[in-house]
Amino acid sequence: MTPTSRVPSAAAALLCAACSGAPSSVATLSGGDIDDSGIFDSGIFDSGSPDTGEPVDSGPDPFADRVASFSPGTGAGFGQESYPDVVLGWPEGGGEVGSLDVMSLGEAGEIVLEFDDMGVVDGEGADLLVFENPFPGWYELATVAVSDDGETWHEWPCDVDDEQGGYPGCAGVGLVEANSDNDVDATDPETAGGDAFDLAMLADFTGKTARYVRIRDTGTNSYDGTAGGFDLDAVAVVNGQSLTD
Ligand SMILES: [Ca+2]
Ligand SMILES: [Ca+2]
Ligand SMILES: [Ca+2]
Ligand SMILES: [Ca+2]
Repeated sequence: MTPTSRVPSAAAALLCAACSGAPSSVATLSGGDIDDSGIFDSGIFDSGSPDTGEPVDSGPDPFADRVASFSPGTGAGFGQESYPDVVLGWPEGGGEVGSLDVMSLGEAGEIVLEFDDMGVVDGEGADLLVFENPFPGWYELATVAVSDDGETWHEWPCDVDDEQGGYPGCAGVGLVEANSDNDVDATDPETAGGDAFDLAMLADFTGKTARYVRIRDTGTNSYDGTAGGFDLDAVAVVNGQSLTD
């Protein structure tokens, strides 16, 4: 299926505005943060939201930076108007309510996310978190794989038949607590929620750094309407290594 029309993100539009129509006064600003009376924040066009005082670009982040590919399945559609930002950056978990900051993959739909600045490595315990929008009694599952080159994939086995066991190895099970407005650490498997994956389980990935994460709807979910299948919110690096050093 062809994805529906996509609009540029607000951030992209603002950056474009900065390129072509910025007031000349921009060149005289220094030190970044001006305050809310001005347009600029840390040298980048303000989003219009209240100034938090935080730099807009804080360097490497533990979330996905790009979509390398997306192949929607039947029943996809929801969230595509906000693509790709909807699956990048922070999760927007709502606990038992679930998040709407997601994109539905549709039946057997598949997406590959890429890390530009921080990859996943095997550290203690879980190394990667994947965030869907489950709520109690309603789970839509996906299999997760990683790659260091975007070509050779290493997939965690996902048991879609083991409801009693909580669908071991699958994404789409754990309620998501972390969001960009609360103080929950989205990279802490103990608190963030979502589903945790340990590179140590992938025997032939020893010593490698995952730059890509592939998430594939299992084809065993519900596909009515346009919000079918696994709904991806975000992924987060738990144990990471800089890709820019
Ligand atoms: Ca990142
Ligand atoms: Ca590990
Ligand atoms: Ca869902
Ligand atoms: Ca999201």
